[in-house]
Amino acid sequence: MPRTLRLILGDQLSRSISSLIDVNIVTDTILMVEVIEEATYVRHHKKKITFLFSAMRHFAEELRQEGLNVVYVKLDNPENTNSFSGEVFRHVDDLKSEKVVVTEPGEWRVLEMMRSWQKGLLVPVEVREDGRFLCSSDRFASWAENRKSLRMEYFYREMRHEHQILLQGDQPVGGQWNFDQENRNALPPGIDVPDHPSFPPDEITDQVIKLVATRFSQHFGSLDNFDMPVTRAQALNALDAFIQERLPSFGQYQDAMKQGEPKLFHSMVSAALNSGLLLPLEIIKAAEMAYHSGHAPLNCVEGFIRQILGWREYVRGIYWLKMPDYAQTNALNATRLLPDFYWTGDTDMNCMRQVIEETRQNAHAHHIQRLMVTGNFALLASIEPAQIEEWYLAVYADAYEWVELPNTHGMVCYADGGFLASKPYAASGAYIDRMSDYCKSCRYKVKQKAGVEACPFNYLYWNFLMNNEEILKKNQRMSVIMGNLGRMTIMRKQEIKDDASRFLEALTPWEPTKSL
Ligand code: FAD
Ligand code: DLZ
Ligand code: SF4
Repeated sequence: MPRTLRLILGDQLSRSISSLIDVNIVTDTILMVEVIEEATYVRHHKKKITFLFSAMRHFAEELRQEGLNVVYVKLDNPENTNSFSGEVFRHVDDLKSEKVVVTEPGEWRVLEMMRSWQKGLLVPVEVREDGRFLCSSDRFASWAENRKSLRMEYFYREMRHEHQILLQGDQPVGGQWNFDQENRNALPPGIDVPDHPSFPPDEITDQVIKLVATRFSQHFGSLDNFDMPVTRAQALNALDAFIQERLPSFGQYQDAMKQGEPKLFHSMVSAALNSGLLLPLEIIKAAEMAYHSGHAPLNCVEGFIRQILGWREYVRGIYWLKMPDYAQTNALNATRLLPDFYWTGDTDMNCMRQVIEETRQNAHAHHIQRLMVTGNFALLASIEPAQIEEWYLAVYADAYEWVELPNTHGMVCYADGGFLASKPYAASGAYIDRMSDYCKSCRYKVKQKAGVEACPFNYLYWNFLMNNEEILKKNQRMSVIMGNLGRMTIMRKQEIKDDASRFLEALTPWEPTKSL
Protein backbone atom coordinates (compact mmCIF):
# COMPACT_ATOMS: atom_id res chain seq x y z
CA MET A 1 0.00 0.00 0.00
CA PRO A 2 1.42 3.45 -0.87
CA ARG A 3 1.92 5.81 2.07
CA THR A 4 -0.96 8.16 1.33
CA LEU A 5 -1.50 11.70 2.56
CA ARG A 6 -5.22 12.45 2.78
CA LEU A 7 -6.10 16.13 3.06
CA ILE A 8 -9.41 16.98 4.73
CA LEU A 9 -10.65 20.56 4.27
CA GLY A 10 -12.73 22.49 6.80
CA ASP A 11 -15.95 21.78 4.92
CA GLN A 12 -15.21 18.05 4.51
CA LEU A 13 -15.88 16.92 8.07
CA SER A 14 -17.74 13.72 7.12
CA ARG A 15 -16.47 10.27 8.00
CA SER A 16 -17.99 8.99 4.74
CA ILE A 17 -16.13 11.55 2.57
CA SER A 18 -14.64 9.95 -0.56
CA SER A 19 -11.05 10.81 0.44
CA LEU A 20 -11.37 8.61 3.56
CA ILE A 21 -13.26 5.67 2.11
CA ASP A 22 -10.15 3.46 1.70
CA VAL A 23 -8.02 4.99 4.46
CA ASN A 24 -5.35 2.60 5.77
CA ILE A 25 -4.81 2.79 9.49
CA VAL A 26 -1.14 1.75 9.22
CA THR A 27 0.23 3.48 6.13
CA ASP A 28 -1.85 6.64 5.76
CA THR A 29 -1.87 10.08 7.37
CA ILE A 30 -4.84 12.41 7.45
CA LEU A 31 -3.81 16.06 7.23
CA MET A 32 -5.98 18.92 8.53
CA VAL A 33 -4.72 22.49 8.55
CA GLU A 34 -5.83 25.85 9.93
CA VAL A 35 -4.44 28.37 7.47
CA ILE A 36 -4.45 32.16 7.28
CA GLU A 37 -5.00 32.03 3.53
CA GLU A 38 -8.47 30.49 3.99
CA ALA A 39 -9.45 32.65 6.93
CA THR A 40 -8.55 35.92 5.20
CA TYR A 41 -9.13 35.61 1.43
CA VAL A 42 -12.36 37.25 2.53
CA ARG A 43 -12.46 38.47 6.11
CA HIS A 44 -14.77 35.77 7.47
CA HIS A 45 -17.05 36.47 10.44
CA LYS A 46 -15.36 35.63 13.75
CA LYS A 47 -18.07 33.09 14.61
CA LYS A 48 -17.66 31.38 11.22
CA ILE A 49 -13.93 30.87 11.83
CA THR A 50 -14.62 29.73 15.40
CA PHE A 51 -17.26 27.27 14.25
CA LEU A 52 -15.01 25.81 11.58
CA PHE A 53 -11.79 25.53 13.58
CA SER A 54 -13.65 24.03 16.53
CA ALA A 55 -15.54 21.56 14.31
CA MET A 56 -12.24 20.65 12.58
CA ARG A 57 -10.48 20.07 15.91
CA HIS A 58 -13.34 17.91 17.19
CA PHE A 59 -13.43 15.90 13.95
CA ALA A 60 -9.67 15.31 14.15
CA GLU A 61 -10.11 14.00 17.71
CA GLU A 62 -12.84 11.59 16.57
CA LEU A 63 -10.60 10.24 13.80
CA ARG A 64 -7.75 9.78 16.29
CA GLN A 65 -10.09 7.88 18.61
CA GLU A 66 -10.65 5.45 15.74
CA GLY A 67 -6.91 4.84 15.70
CA LEU A 68 -6.23 6.81 12.51
CA ASN A 69 -3.04 8.86 12.10
CA VAL A 70 -3.98 12.52 12.03
CA VAL A 71 -1.63 15.46 11.63
CA TYR A 72 -3.52 18.57 12.71
CA VAL A 73 -1.73 21.88 12.11
CA LYS A 74 -3.07 24.64 14.33
CA LEU A 75 -3.00 28.25 13.23
CA ASP A 76 -0.37 29.21 15.81
CA ASN A 77 1.99 26.33 14.96
CA PRO A 78 5.28 28.11 14.10
CA GLU A 79 5.94 25.72 11.18
CA ASN A 80 2.54 26.45 9.59
CA THR A 81 3.08 27.80 6.05
CA ASN A 82 -0.50 29.10 6.16
CA SER A 83 -1.77 27.83 2.83
CA PHE A 84 -3.23 24.53 1.64
CA SER A 85 -0.49 24.21 -1.00
CA GLY A 86 2.31 25.02 1.44
CA GLU A 87 1.05 22.47 3.97
CA VAL A 88 0.50 19.68 1.43
CA PHE A 89 3.99 20.14 -0.03
CA ARG A 90 5.60 20.35 3.42
CA HIS A 91 3.90 17.17 4.66
CA VAL A 92 4.50 15.11 1.50
CA ASP A 93 8.15 15.89 2.09
CA ASP A 94 8.19 15.33 5.87
CA LEU A 95 6.16 12.10 5.79
CA LYS A 96 7.71 10.78 2.56
CA SER A 97 4.20 10.29 1.21
CA GLU A 98 3.85 8.31 -1.99
CA LYS A 99 0.41 9.61 -2.95
CA VAL A 100 -1.96 12.49 -2.16
CA VAL A 101 -5.73 11.94 -2.02
CA VAL A 102 -8.26 14.72 -1.63
CA THR A 103 -11.97 15.21 -2.27
CA GLU A 104 -12.89 17.99 -4.70
CA PRO A 105 -13.41 21.32 -2.90
CA GLY A 106 -16.44 23.62 -2.84
CA GLU A 107 -14.73 26.53 -4.58
CA TRP A 108 -13.29 26.97 -8.05
CA ARG A 109 -10.35 28.87 -6.53
CA VAL A 110 -9.32 25.83 -4.45
CA LEU A 111 -9.89 23.37 -7.32
CA GLU A 112 -7.44 25.38 -9.44
CA MET A 113 -5.01 25.24 -6.53
CA MET A 114 -5.36 21.44 -6.27
CA ARG A 115 -4.91 21.02 -10.01
CA SER A 116 -1.60 22.83 -9.77
CA TRP A 117 -0.21 20.44 -7.12
CA GLN A 118 0.57 17.68 -9.59
CA LYS A 119 3.04 19.96 -11.38
CA GLY A 120 5.05 20.56 -8.20
CA LEU A 121 4.89 17.09 -6.64
CA LEU A 122 6.64 13.92 -7.73
CA VAL A 123 3.86 11.71 -6.33
CA PRO A 124 0.38 11.24 -7.83
CA VAL A 125 -2.40 13.56 -6.69
CA GLU A 126 -5.89 12.05 -6.84
CA VAL A 127 -8.83 14.49 -6.66
CA ARG A 128 -12.01 12.53 -5.96
CA GLU A 129 -15.63 13.44 -6.56
CA ASP A 130 -17.58 14.67 -3.53
CA GLY A 131 -20.17 11.93 -3.10
CA ARG A 132 -22.01 13.74 -0.33
CA PHE A 133 -24.15 15.60 -2.85
CA LEU A 134 -27.22 13.97 -4.32
CA CYS A 135 -26.52 15.16 -7.85
CA SER A 136 -23.00 14.95 -9.24
CA SER A 137 -21.69 17.73 -11.48
CA ASP A 138 -21.80 15.33 -14.45
CA ARG A 139 -25.38 14.35 -13.69
CA PHE A 140 -26.36 18.02 -13.51
CA ALA A 141 -24.57 18.77 -16.78
CA SER A 142 -26.46 15.96 -18.52
CA TRP A 143 -29.76 17.27 -17.12
CA ALA A 144 -28.90 20.78 -18.32
CA GLU A 145 -27.79 19.73 -21.79
CA ASN A 146 -29.99 20.98 -24.60
CA ARG A 147 -32.49 22.63 -22.24
CA LYS A 148 -33.56 26.16 -23.09
CA SER A 149 -34.45 26.92 -19.51
CA LEU A 150 -32.92 25.40 -16.39
CA ARG A 151 -35.78 25.92 -13.94
CA MET A 152 -35.23 24.50 -10.47
CA GLU A 153 -38.73 23.04 -10.29
CA TYR A 154 -38.07 20.51 -13.11
CA PHE A 155 -34.69 19.58 -11.70
CA TYR A 156 -36.29 19.04 -8.29
CA ARG A 157 -38.91 16.66 -9.72
CA GLU A 158 -36.16 14.55 -11.29
CA MET A 159 -34.33 14.46 -7.95
CA ARG A 160 -37.56 13.35 -6.21
CA HIS A 161 -37.82 10.48 -8.70
CA GLU A 162 -34.16 9.60 -8.59
CA HIS A 163 -33.98 9.42 -4.80
CA GLN A 164 -37.55 8.14 -4.30
CA ILE A 165 -38.56 10.96 -1.97
CA LEU A 166 -42.25 11.70 -1.20
CA LEU A 167 -43.44 9.49 -4.03
CA GLN A 168 -46.43 7.20 -4.41
CA GLY A 169 -45.53 4.99 -7.35
CA ASP A 170 -44.12 7.53 -9.76
CA GLN A 171 -46.46 10.32 -8.59
CA PRO A 172 -45.86 12.90 -5.86
CA VAL A 173 -47.61 12.17 -2.57
CA GLY A 174 -50.55 14.51 -2.08
CA GLY A 175 -50.98 14.84 -5.86
CA GLN A 176 -48.74 17.89 -6.25
CA TRP A 177 -44.99 18.42 -6.48
CA ASN A 178 -45.00 21.77 -4.74
CA PHE A 179 -47.15 23.17 -1.92
CA ASP A 180 -45.75 26.69 -1.91
CA GLN A 181 -49.13 28.38 -2.19
CA GLU A 182 -49.69 27.34 1.45
CA ASN A 183 -46.28 28.60 2.51
CA ARG A 184 -46.19 32.37 2.30
CA ASN A 185 -47.72 33.63 5.54
CA ALA A 186 -46.58 36.41 7.83
CA LEU A 187 -46.30 35.49 11.51
CA PRO A 188 -49.65 36.10 13.23
CA PRO A 189 -49.51 37.75 16.69
CA GLY A 190 -49.27 35.39 19.65
CA ILE A 191 -47.36 32.57 17.92
CA ASP A 192 -44.65 31.18 20.19
CA VAL A 193 -41.37 30.17 18.59
CA PRO A 194 -39.83 27.15 20.38
CA ASP A 195 -36.37 27.73 21.85
CA HIS A 196 -33.57 26.66 19.58
CA PRO A 197 -31.08 24.21 21.13
CA SER A 198 -27.87 25.72 22.40
CA PHE A 199 -24.43 24.08 22.63
CA PRO A 200 -22.21 26.02 25.03
CA PRO A 201 -18.46 25.94 24.29
CA ASP A 202 -16.34 23.10 25.68
CA GLU A 203 -12.60 23.41 26.31
CA ILE A 204 -11.69 22.97 22.63
CA THR A 205 -14.10 25.68 21.53
CA ASP A 206 -12.97 27.99 24.33
CA GLN A 207 -9.39 27.74 23.07
CA VAL A 208 -10.52 28.53 19.53
CA ILE A 209 -12.56 31.52 20.73
CA LYS A 210 -9.42 32.94 22.40
CA LEU A 211 -7.37 32.34 19.24
CA VAL A 212 -9.95 34.01 16.99
CA ALA A 213 -10.39 36.97 19.35
CA THR A 214 -6.65 37.68 19.16
CA ARG A 215 -5.82 36.79 15.57
CA PHE A 216 -8.98 38.03 13.82
CA SER A 217 -9.94 41.04 15.91
CA GLN A 218 -10.27 43.12 12.71
CA HIS A 219 -12.91 40.80 11.26
CA PHE A 220 -16.67 41.45 11.26
CA GLY A 221 -18.88 39.82 13.88
CA SER A 222 -19.40 39.19 17.55
CA LEU A 223 -17.93 36.22 19.41
CA ASP A 224 -20.38 36.58 22.31
CA ASN A 225 -22.58 33.63 23.30
CA PHE A 226 -21.13 31.16 20.81
CA ASP A 227 -23.44 28.12 20.94
CA MET A 228 -23.30 26.42 17.55
CA PRO A 229 -23.14 22.60 17.27
CA VAL A 230 -19.50 21.69 16.53
CA THR A 231 -19.66 17.87 16.50
CA ARG A 232 -21.76 15.45 14.50
CA ALA A 233 -23.50 14.29 17.70
CA GLN A 234 -24.52 17.87 18.53
CA ALA A 235 -25.60 18.53 14.94
CA LEU A 236 -27.81 15.40 15.00
CA ASN A 237 -29.27 16.61 18.26
CA ALA A 238 -30.05 20.00 16.68
CA LEU A 239 -31.62 18.30 13.66
CA ASP A 240 -33.81 16.18 15.90
CA ALA A 241 -35.01 19.26 17.82
CA PHE A 242 -35.96 20.89 14.51
CA ILE A 243 -37.88 17.85 13.28
CA GLN A 244 -39.73 17.47 16.60
CA GLU A 245 -40.46 21.11 17.43
CA ARG A 246 -40.32 23.38 14.37
CA LEU A 247 -40.80 21.36 11.18
CA PRO A 248 -44.60 21.17 11.70
CA SER A 249 -44.71 25.00 11.38
CA PHE A 250 -41.77 25.46 8.98
CA GLY A 251 -43.78 25.78 5.78
CA GLN A 252 -46.35 28.45 6.52
CA TYR A 253 -43.86 30.79 8.25
CA GLN A 254 -40.86 30.13 6.02
CA ASP A 255 -40.96 33.63 4.50
CA ALA A 256 -41.96 35.49 7.67
CA MET A 257 -39.65 37.96 9.46
CA LYS A 258 -40.03 39.18 13.01
CA GLN A 259 -37.95 41.68 14.91
CA GLY A 260 -35.93 39.94 17.65
CA GLU A 261 -36.68 36.43 16.28
CA PRO A 262 -33.93 35.72 13.76
CA LYS A 263 -34.35 31.94 13.64
CA LEU A 264 -38.14 31.45 13.76
CA PHE A 265 -39.12 27.96 12.52
CA HIS A 266 -36.03 27.47 10.38
CA SER A 267 -33.86 24.37 10.76
CA MET A 268 -30.53 26.20 11.29
CA VAL A 269 -28.77 23.17 9.82
CA SER A 270 -26.86 24.95 7.04
CA ALA A 271 -23.50 25.48 8.79
CA ALA A 272 -23.41 21.85 9.99
CA LEU A 273 -24.61 20.55 6.63
CA ASN A 274 -22.16 22.53 4.51
CA SER A 275 -19.20 21.63 6.70
CA GLY A 276 -20.11 17.94 6.51
CA LEU A 277 -21.28 17.29 10.08
CA LEU A 278 -24.66 16.35 8.61
CA LEU A 279 -25.45 14.76 5.26
CA PRO A 280 -28.26 15.96 3.00
CA LEU A 281 -29.97 12.59 2.58
CA GLU A 282 -30.22 11.93 6.33
CA ILE A 283 -31.91 15.32 6.81
CA ILE A 284 -34.31 14.69 3.95
CA LYS A 285 -35.15 11.20 5.24
CA ALA A 286 -35.76 12.50 8.77
CA ALA A 287 -38.21 15.08 7.39
CA GLU A 288 -39.92 12.54 5.14
CA MET A 289 -40.36 10.20 8.11
CA ALA A 290 -42.01 13.03 10.07
CA TYR A 291 -44.63 13.24 7.30
CA HIS A 292 -45.25 9.49 7.10
CA SER A 293 -45.62 9.22 10.88
CA GLY A 294 -48.19 12.01 10.87
CA HIS A 295 -45.98 14.35 12.90
CA ALA A 296 -45.66 17.12 10.28
CA PRO A 297 -47.97 18.18 7.44
CA LEU A 298 -47.06 17.74 3.79
CA ASN A 299 -46.76 21.46 2.97
CA CYS A 300 -44.05 21.81 5.64
CA VAL A 301 -42.19 18.61 4.80
CA GLU A 302 -42.30 19.09 1.04
CA GLY A 303 -41.31 22.77 1.39
CA PHE A 304 -38.35 21.85 3.58
CA ILE A 305 -37.20 18.93 1.43
CA ARG A 306 -37.38 21.13 -1.69
CA GLN A 307 -34.81 23.50 -0.14
CA ILE A 308 -32.26 20.71 0.27
CA LEU A 309 -33.03 18.23 -2.52
CA GLY A 310 -34.03 21.03 -4.92
CA TRP A 311 -32.39 24.39 -4.31
CA ARG A 312 -29.19 23.26 -2.63
CA GLU A 313 -28.33 20.68 -5.30
CA TYR A 314 -29.50 22.98 -8.08
CA VAL A 315 -27.31 25.94 -7.12
CA ARG A 316 -24.31 23.63 -6.78
CA GLY A 317 -25.04 22.24 -10.26
CA ILE A 318 -25.22 25.75 -11.71
CA TYR A 319 -21.97 26.74 -9.98
CA TRP A 320 -19.89 23.91 -11.45
CA LEU A 321 -21.66 24.08 -14.81
CA LYS A 322 -20.96 27.77 -15.27
CA MET A 323 -17.76 28.59 -13.40
CA PRO A 324 -15.40 30.38 -13.80
CA ASP A 325 -17.18 32.67 -16.32
CA TYR A 326 -20.35 32.81 -14.20
CA ALA A 327 -18.78 35.11 -11.60
CA GLN A 328 -17.74 37.63 -14.26
CA THR A 329 -21.17 38.45 -15.70
CA ASN A 330 -22.89 41.72 -14.78
CA ALA A 331 -26.07 41.74 -16.87
CA LEU A 332 -27.50 44.89 -15.28
CA ASN A 333 -24.16 46.77 -15.30
CA ALA A 334 -24.35 47.41 -11.59
CA THR A 335 -21.32 49.36 -10.40
CA ARG A 336 -22.09 51.06 -7.06
CA LEU A 337 -19.68 50.44 -4.18
CA LEU A 338 -21.07 48.63 -1.14
CA PRO A 339 -22.36 51.15 1.40
CA ASP A 340 -20.50 50.99 4.70
CA PHE A 341 -23.67 50.25 6.69
CA TYR A 342 -23.51 46.64 5.46
CA TRP A 343 -20.56 46.32 7.86
CA THR A 344 -21.53 48.83 10.54
CA GLY A 345 -25.33 48.42 10.63
CA ASP A 346 -25.47 52.20 10.92
CA THR A 347 -28.58 53.01 8.86
CA ASP A 348 -32.03 54.40 9.59
CA MET A 349 -33.67 51.63 7.55
CA ASN A 350 -34.88 49.42 10.38
CA CYS A 351 -35.19 46.23 8.30
CA MET A 352 -31.57 46.54 7.13
CA ARG A 353 -30.34 47.45 10.61
CA GLN A 354 -32.07 44.43 12.20
CA VAL A 355 -30.80 41.93 9.63
CA ILE A 356 -27.23 43.27 9.68
CA GLU A 357 -27.17 43.33 13.49
CA GLU A 358 -28.48 39.73 13.66
CA THR A 359 -25.87 38.77 11.09
CA ARG A 360 -23.18 40.37 13.25
CA GLN A 361 -24.43 38.44 16.31
CA ASN A 362 -25.17 35.06 14.78
CA ALA A 363 -23.24 34.75 11.47
CA HIS A 364 -26.70 33.79 10.21
CA ALA A 365 -29.83 35.32 8.67
CA HIS A 366 -32.66 33.34 7.18
CA HIS A 367 -33.40 33.08 3.50
CA ILE A 368 -35.95 35.87 3.13
CA GLN A 369 -33.81 38.25 5.18
CA ARG A 370 -30.88 37.52 2.83
CA LEU A 371 -32.97 37.68 -0.33
CA MET A 372 -35.60 40.35 0.30
CA VAL A 373 -33.86 42.72 2.72
CA THR A 374 -30.06 42.92 2.28
CA GLY A 375 -30.26 41.32 -1.18
CA ASN A 376 -33.19 43.40 -2.40
CA PHE A 377 -31.44 46.59 -1.32
CA ALA A 378 -28.23 45.59 -3.15
CA LEU A 379 -30.24 44.90 -6.31
CA LEU A 380 -32.26 48.13 -6.17
CA ALA A 381 -29.16 50.22 -5.37
CA SER A 382 -27.17 48.58 -8.22
CA ILE A 383 -24.35 47.38 -6.00
CA GLU A 384 -21.57 45.81 -8.06
CA PRO A 385 -22.09 42.00 -7.83
CA ALA A 386 -18.52 41.24 -6.68
CA GLN A 387 -18.86 43.71 -3.78
CA ILE A 388 -22.03 42.19 -2.36
CA GLU A 389 -20.81 38.64 -3.06
CA GLU A 390 -17.76 39.22 -0.90
CA TRP A 391 -20.04 40.41 1.91
CA TYR A 392 -22.27 37.31 1.77
CA LEU A 393 -19.27 34.99 1.60
CA ALA A 394 -17.67 36.59 4.65
CA VAL A 395 -20.58 37.10 7.01
CA TYR A 396 -22.51 33.80 7.02
CA ALA A 397 -21.24 30.67 8.80
CA ASP A 398 -22.73 28.48 6.06
CA ALA A 399 -21.12 30.40 3.16
CA TYR A 400 -18.88 28.66 0.64
CA GLU A 401 -18.67 29.92 -2.89
CA TRP A 402 -20.50 26.97 -4.51
CA VAL A 403 -23.70 27.94 -2.64
CA GLU A 404 -23.18 31.64 -1.92
CA LEU A 405 -22.32 32.72 -5.46
CA PRO A 406 -25.37 31.44 -7.39
CA ASN A 407 -27.65 32.78 -4.64
CA THR A 408 -26.04 36.21 -4.68
CA HIS A 409 -24.93 36.60 -8.27
CA GLY A 410 -27.95 34.92 -9.85
CA MET A 411 -30.83 35.18 -7.43
CA VAL A 412 -30.10 38.54 -5.77
CA CYS A 413 -28.18 40.54 -8.40
CA TYR A 414 -29.70 39.05 -11.57
CA ALA A 415 -26.12 39.41 -12.82
CA ASP A 416 -26.44 36.27 -14.97
CA GLY A 417 -29.30 37.88 -16.92
CA GLY A 418 -31.96 35.47 -15.69
CA PHE A 419 -30.16 32.15 -16.05
CA LEU A 420 -31.03 31.15 -12.48
CA ALA A 421 -33.99 33.37 -11.56
CA SER A 422 -36.73 33.90 -14.10
CA LYS A 423 -37.11 37.52 -12.95
CA PRO A 424 -35.32 39.84 -10.53
CA TYR A 425 -36.37 39.46 -6.88
CA ALA A 426 -37.06 43.21 -6.63
CA ALA A 427 -39.65 44.53 -4.19
CA SER A 428 -40.81 47.79 -2.67
CA GLY A 429 -41.32 48.39 1.06
CA ALA A 430 -44.84 46.88 0.84
CA TYR A 431 -43.37 43.36 0.64
CA ILE A 432 -41.20 43.85 3.72
CA ASP A 433 -44.16 45.38 5.55
CA ARG A 434 -46.39 42.44 4.65
CA MET A 435 -43.89 39.79 5.74
CA SER A 436 -42.44 41.45 8.87
CA ASP A 437 -43.03 43.86 11.73
CA TYR A 438 -39.91 45.92 10.92
CA CYS A 439 -41.75 48.90 9.46
CA LYS A 440 -43.59 49.68 12.72
CA SER A 441 -40.29 50.69 14.34
CA CYS A 442 -38.75 52.47 11.37
CA ARG A 443 -38.11 56.18 11.02
CA TYR A 444 -39.23 55.92 7.37
CA LYS A 445 -42.89 55.58 6.43
CA VAL A 446 -43.55 52.48 4.39
CA LYS A 447 -46.82 53.77 2.92
CA GLN A 448 -45.22 57.03 1.75
CA LYS A 449 -43.96 56.96 -1.82
CA ALA A 450 -41.99 60.20 -2.18
CA GLY A 451 -39.92 62.65 -0.15
CA VAL A 452 -37.41 62.37 2.70
CA GLU A 453 -39.83 60.49 4.99
CA ALA A 454 -40.72 57.85 2.39
CA CYS A 455 -39.41 54.30 2.67
CA PRO A 456 -36.31 54.20 0.42
CA PHE A 457 -37.32 50.77 -0.95
CA ASN A 458 -40.36 52.44 -2.53
CA TYR A 459 -38.62 54.92 -4.81
CA LEU A 460 -35.51 52.74 -5.28
CA TYR A 461 -37.80 50.01 -6.64
CA TRP A 462 -39.25 52.19 -9.41
CA ASN A 463 -35.87 53.79 -10.05
CA PHE A 464 -34.43 50.28 -10.56
CA LEU A 465 -37.18 49.43 -13.07
CA MET A 466 -36.58 52.70 -14.94
CA ASN A 467 -32.81 52.23 -15.06
CA ASN A 468 -33.17 48.69 -16.41
CA GLU A 469 -36.26 49.21 -18.54
CA GLU A 470 -34.69 48.09 -21.83
CA ILE A 471 -33.63 44.74 -20.37
CA LEU A 472 -36.65 44.09 -18.14
CA LYS A 473 -39.35 44.90 -20.66
CA LYS A 474 -38.21 41.85 -22.67
CA ASN A 475 -39.08 39.63 -19.70
CA GLN A 476 -42.60 38.17 -19.95
CA ARG A 477 -42.87 37.79 -16.16
CA MET A 478 -42.28 41.53 -15.74
CA SER A 479 -44.85 42.62 -18.28
CA VAL A 480 -47.55 43.81 -15.83
CA ILE A 481 -45.19 45.90 -13.73
CA MET A 482 -43.35 47.28 -16.77
CA GLY A 483 -46.77 48.22 -18.15
CA ASN A 484 -47.46 50.19 -14.95
CA LEU A 485 -44.11 51.90 -15.34
CA GLY A 486 -44.98 52.78 -18.91
CA ARG A 487 -48.15 54.53 -17.74
CA MET A 488 -46.35 56.65 -15.14
CA THR A 489 -46.27 60.41 -15.77
CA ILE A 490 -43.00 62.12 -16.59
CA MET A 491 -43.39 64.26 -13.47
CA ARG A 492 -43.75 61.21 -11.22
CA LYS A 493 -40.76 59.56 -12.89
CA GLN A 494 -38.68 62.68 -12.27
CA GLU A 495 -39.77 62.74 -8.62
CA ILE A 496 -38.62 59.10 -8.22
CA LYS A 497 -35.28 59.84 -9.87
CA ASP A 498 -34.71 62.85 -7.61
CA ASP A 499 -35.53 60.89 -4.43
CA ALA A 500 -33.32 57.99 -5.52
CA SER A 501 -30.33 60.22 -6.40
CA ARG A 502 -30.63 62.16 -3.13
CA PHE A 503 -30.66 58.91 -1.17
CA LEU A 504 -27.99 57.03 -3.12
CA GLU A 505 -25.57 59.98 -3.30
CA ALA A 506 -25.70 60.31 0.48
CA LEU A 507 -24.46 56.74 1.03
CA THR A 508 -20.91 56.35 2.33
CA PRO A 509 -19.04 53.66 0.42
CA TRP A 510 -17.19 51.07 2.45
CA GLU A 511 -13.41 51.46 2.59
CA PRO A 512 -11.95 47.92 2.77
CA THR A 513 -8.98 49.10 4.86
CA LYS A 514 -11.27 50.16 7.74
CA SER A 515 -11.41 47.82 10.73
CA LEU A 516 -14.78 46.24 11.49
P1 FAD B 1 -33.83 26.43 6.21
O1 FAD B 1 -34.69 27.57 5.85
O2 FAD B 1 -34.23 25.62 7.37
O3 FAD B 1 -33.69 25.51 4.92
C1 FAD B 1 -33.14 24.20 5.00
C2 FAD B 1 -31.92 24.04 4.14
O4 FAD B 1 -32.24 24.19 2.78
C3 FAD B 1 -30.78 25.01 4.38
O5 FAD B 1 -30.00 24.65 5.49
C4 FAD B 1 -30.01 24.88 3.08
O6 FAD B 1 -29.12 23.80 3.12
C5 FAD B 1 -31.09 24.60 2.07
N1 FAD B 1 -31.41 25.82 1.31
C6 FAD B 1 -32.48 26.63 1.47
N2 FAD B 1 -32.48 27.60 0.54
C7 FAD B 1 -31.37 27.40 -0.20
C8 FAD B 1 -30.81 28.09 -1.29
N3 FAD B 1 -31.39 29.16 -1.84
N4 FAD B 1 -29.65 27.64 -1.78
C9 FAD B 1 -29.04 26.55 -1.26
N5 FAD B 1 -29.53 25.87 -0.22
C10 FAD B 1 -30.68 26.28 0.29
N6 FAD B 1 -27.20 28.99 1.96
C11 FAD B 1 -26.06 28.39 2.32
O7 FAD B 1 -26.09 27.25 2.79
N7 FAD B 1 -24.86 29.03 2.17
C12 FAD B 1 -24.77 30.29 1.65
O8 FAD B 1 -23.68 30.83 1.52
C13 FAD B 1 -25.97 30.93 1.28
N8 FAD B 1 -25.93 32.20 0.77
C14 FAD B 1 -27.09 32.80 0.42
C15 FAD B 1 -27.02 34.10 -0.13
C16 FAD B 1 -28.18 34.72 -0.52
C17 FAD B 1 -28.10 36.09 -1.12
C18 FAD B 1 -29.42 34.08 -0.37
C19 FAD B 1 -30.66 34.74 -0.82
C20 FAD B 1 -29.50 32.81 0.16
C21 FAD B 1 -28.35 32.15 0.56
N9 FAD B 1 -28.38 30.85 1.09
C22 FAD B 1 -27.20 30.25 1.44
C23 FAD B 1 -29.64 30.08 1.19
C24 FAD B 1 -30.38 30.20 2.52
O9 FAD B 1 -30.52 31.53 2.88
C25 FAD B 1 -29.69 29.44 3.65
O10 FAD B 1 -29.41 28.12 3.23
C26 FAD B 1 -30.58 29.34 4.89
O11 FAD B 1 -30.92 30.62 5.32
C27 FAD B 1 -29.87 28.56 5.98
O12 FAD B 1 -30.65 28.52 7.16
P2 FAD B 1 -31.41 27.21 7.61
O13 FAD B 1 -30.45 26.08 7.67
O14 FAD B 1 -32.18 27.54 8.83
O15 FAD B 1 -32.35 26.98 6.37
C1 DLZ C 1 -13.73 28.83 5.49
C2 DLZ C 1 -12.48 28.19 5.97
C3 DLZ C 1 -11.67 28.85 6.89
C4 DLZ C 1 -12.06 30.15 7.48
N1 DLZ C 1 -10.52 28.30 7.32
C5 DLZ C 1 -10.15 27.09 6.90
C6 DLZ C 1 -8.94 26.49 7.32
O1 DLZ C 1 -8.14 27.07 8.03
N2 DLZ C 1 -8.67 25.23 6.90
C7 DLZ C 1 -9.49 24.55 6.08
O2 DLZ C 1 -9.21 23.40 5.75
N3 DLZ C 1 -10.62 25.12 5.62
C8 DLZ C 1 -10.98 26.36 6.00
N4 DLZ C 1 -12.10 26.94 5.52
C9 DLZ C 1 -12.90 26.22 4.54
C10 DLZ C 1 -12.26 26.36 3.15
O3 DLZ C 1 -12.25 27.72 2.78
C11 DLZ C 1 -13.03 25.51 2.15
O4 DLZ C 1 -12.69 24.18 2.38
C12 DLZ C 1 -12.70 25.85 0.74
O5 DLZ C 1 -13.19 27.13 0.45
C13 DLZ C 1 -13.31 24.86 -0.25
O6 DLZ C 1 -14.71 24.83 -0.14
FE1 SF4 D 1 -37.48 48.83 5.75
FE2 SF4 D 1 -38.91 50.72 4.53
FE3 SF4 D 1 -40.04 49.19 6.38
FE4 SF4 D 1 -38.22 51.01 7.08
S1 SF4 D 1 -40.21 51.40 6.19
S2 SF4 D 1 -38.35 48.89 7.80
S3 SF4 D 1 -36.83 50.93 5.33
S4 SF4 D 1 -39.24 48.51 4.42
